[in-house]
Amino acid sequence: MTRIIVYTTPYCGYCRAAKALLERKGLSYAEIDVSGDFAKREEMTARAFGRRTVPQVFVEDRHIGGYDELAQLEREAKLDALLAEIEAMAAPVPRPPPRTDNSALRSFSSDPAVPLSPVSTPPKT
Ligand SMILES: N[C@@H](CCC(=O)N[C@@H](CS)C(=O)NCC(=O)O)C(=O)O
Repeated sequence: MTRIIVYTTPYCGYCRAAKALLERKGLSYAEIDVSGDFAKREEMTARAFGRRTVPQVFVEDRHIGGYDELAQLEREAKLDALLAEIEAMAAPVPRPPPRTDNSALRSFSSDPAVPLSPVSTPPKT
């Protein structure tokens, strides 16, 4: 599931509009209220390339922008494709299934029938 984060303040019409748009699309998001929280607002501004207004919307680590940018993506029917693209990039690399036997371990175990060859030392010069 793609992680959407919306930095907001209360009583912010653009924040309400951004959240309503996401909710209409059935997208869940985490909300970070930056009102009265200097550190959080600075975090938002740093992540948003200097933008100080709220809302600031992020999908994973990708900065989407404020409400205007979010709404424009949706108007141009580009939001779903962008979400899918970001989700695909964030998806973990598939791993092979775990082994159910220990044959790999056995093949590396020392066989007492095979004597160890002595370690050769370089000739003294
Ligand atoms: N074009 C921006 C407008 C955002 C905006 O003006 N937000 C107001 C609050 S609703 C704001 O951040 N004002 C300055 C502030 O609160 O520091 C957007 O679409 O997100």
